[in-house]
Amino acid sequence: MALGRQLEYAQVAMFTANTLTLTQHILKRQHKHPDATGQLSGLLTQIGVAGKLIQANVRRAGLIEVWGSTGDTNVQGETVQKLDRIAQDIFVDIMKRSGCVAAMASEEEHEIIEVPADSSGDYVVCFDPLDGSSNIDANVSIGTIFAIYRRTKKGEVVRGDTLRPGHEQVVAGYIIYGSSTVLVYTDGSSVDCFTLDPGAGEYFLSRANLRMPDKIKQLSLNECNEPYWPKWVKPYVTSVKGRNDAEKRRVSSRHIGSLVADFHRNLIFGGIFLYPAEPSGKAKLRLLYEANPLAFIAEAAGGAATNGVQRIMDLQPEGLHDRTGLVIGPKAEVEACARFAKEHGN
Ligand code: AHM
Ligand code: MG
Repeated sequence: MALGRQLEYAQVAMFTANTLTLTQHILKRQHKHPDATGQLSGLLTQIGVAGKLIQANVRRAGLIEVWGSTGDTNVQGETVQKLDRIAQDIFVDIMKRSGCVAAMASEEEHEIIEVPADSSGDYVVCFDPLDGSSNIDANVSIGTIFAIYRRTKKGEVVRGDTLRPGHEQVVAGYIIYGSSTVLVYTDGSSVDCFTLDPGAGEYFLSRANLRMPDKIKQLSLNECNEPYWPKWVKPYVTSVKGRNDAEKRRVSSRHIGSLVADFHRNLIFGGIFLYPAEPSGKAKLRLLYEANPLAFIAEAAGGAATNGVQRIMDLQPEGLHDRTGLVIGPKAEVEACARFAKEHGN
């Protein structure tokens, strides 16, 4: 083997040996709370495990029979992809066996998923098992998004356990199955990113304390929806076109069509994502397991998220599958959108 290559491998080995694993990072946080029961740490670690199992299936798409749809439609009336179903089953099974969860709400299930009393725990998880799943068959990045709440009352599980405003989240995060598998999570104090080393089967801290860049490089929205936008969106989009970023390069348009991947790219490079609700109120993205967890991460990274009028995390959900408009990105840019909304209306 060439010496250069040997050195590269040695550097990778040194990196992983000297870097915190996801579990070590979680435990370090737990030690700051002497009265912690360890359930939240256990739950997060188990979400990491679910992510490993889901990514193993995603990585084999095309080799095993997981391309295409199941032939069913979900509660949203959308086509269920085979990988949606696989990701859903893996996530639910792991959560049920974790001993830390009492109930779940998922994009793929009409009603709440209850955990049997003998393995029930103190937390509630709302999740999208595979966001961006219409992109699966084209090998585009997709991901799992999750929001964790502490139960407020013991005893029988009710829908209200999951119908909580986003500001009550204790932890939120996502796992992206992209050029590598990364897990990002926040407990509100910092946003940290872990990359899965496929050889070691372990997540290692790869970006600590992520901050959302103040200036945008990228604008992400589905421009074909222009005929359905509220009045303020077009003048705002026009105001971004021809603008320069912090390095005096032109702001670019970037839209993947997987919310979680669009958000992650914007978090790393600086960008704003918009999927506004139509003037009629019709919206695409779901509050409980798409908008809220990403809003919690955005705010913890110094950004902001609104529906154009109100802070996302202050919205009171009425149903498990409520939809909302979403404007998410750097604080100043989200505030600029709010000014356009005030000036130009809906
Ligand atoms: P999904 O959870 O069923 O994949 O749907 C949500 C996805 C988001 O990831 C993405 O931002 C959006 O739908 C794209 O919608 P559109 O194709 O209308 O632009
Ligand atoms: Mg989704």
